[in-house]
Amino acid sequence: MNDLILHHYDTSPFSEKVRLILGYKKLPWKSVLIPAIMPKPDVVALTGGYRKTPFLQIGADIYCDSALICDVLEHVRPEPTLYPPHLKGACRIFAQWADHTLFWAAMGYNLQPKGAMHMFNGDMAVAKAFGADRTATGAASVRLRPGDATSAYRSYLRRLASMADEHDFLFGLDPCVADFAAYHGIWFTQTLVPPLADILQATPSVLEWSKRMAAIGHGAMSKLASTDAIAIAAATDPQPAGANLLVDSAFQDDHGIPLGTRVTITADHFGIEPTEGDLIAATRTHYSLRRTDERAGLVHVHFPRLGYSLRAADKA
Ligand SMILES: N[C@@H](CCC(=O)N[C@@H](CS)C(=O)NCC(=O)O)C(=O)O
Repeated sequence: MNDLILHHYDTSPFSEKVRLILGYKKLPWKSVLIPAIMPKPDVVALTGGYRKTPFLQIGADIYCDSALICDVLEHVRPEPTLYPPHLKGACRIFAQWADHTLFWAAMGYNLQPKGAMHMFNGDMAVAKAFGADRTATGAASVRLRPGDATSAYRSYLRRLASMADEHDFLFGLDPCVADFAAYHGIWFTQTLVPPLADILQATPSVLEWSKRMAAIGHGAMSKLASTDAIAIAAATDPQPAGANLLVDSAFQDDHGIPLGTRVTITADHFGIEPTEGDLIAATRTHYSLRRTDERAGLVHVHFPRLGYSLRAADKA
């Protein structure tokens, strides 16, 4: 198999989720550091428009969104599992809640003025550029305002504590996808806005659990330049639909859009820049597009079905 190449940046919470999963599964990986704000020409060369962080590249296959990346990594190395059979539904539903509801409460709390001042080291120009970038890509519709975020974050931390009181990880003796999804916003509080981390003192079992999560580590990583990652895509053929690292391939048509149609795929809430290409798969779990880029050549770009909208390009 081609190398696992994670495109990410150090301060990205969803990247921390995936870095820890790579460490947990003991999968060696290549690290491409990407910008936190637009423009991102080397990102868009591979994804065709999607600008969120992280994404995973394997040769000329591009897997967008950490939820889909979890499925790919589970397929690459099934043990230790992210989805224990007795928790299959519960841990996915919990992870979806954590990646959305918990995350946006945590970030509303983390990025209140005191947190933002700390994170940007008082540099107002950088803070403003970050704020404008996130507003343009849809953050305002999802991130809670500071007061509401604080109330919600406190409540959610108490709920997590009642789980972490019972066992080492949220659902039992071992971590599952739910732990990785719940941890990354809390990791941001602890590592990037420590002046706000006092909120965790009220829930000691969450603090203990977070230490166990951090101890998992990131595994064996080596660095790669973004231009080299693009060259790898250009030199590699994408895997045929049905033979890539996604589990299912049966066509599920919920939109009346046949395979082969020129389409766009757009995130529902945040990171709303569309990707355009030819639809080559629409299964119960994911969409795949074929597109050609001047620098990256022919690539297949994959998205989860949940959280993304599919439209015919002439109706987008
Ligand atoms: N649903 C996405 C969310 C990813 C996400 O929101 N990532 C943040 C960074 S942690 C982001 O993309 N911010 C804008 C950017 O990096 O351009 C996933 O699970 O990967």
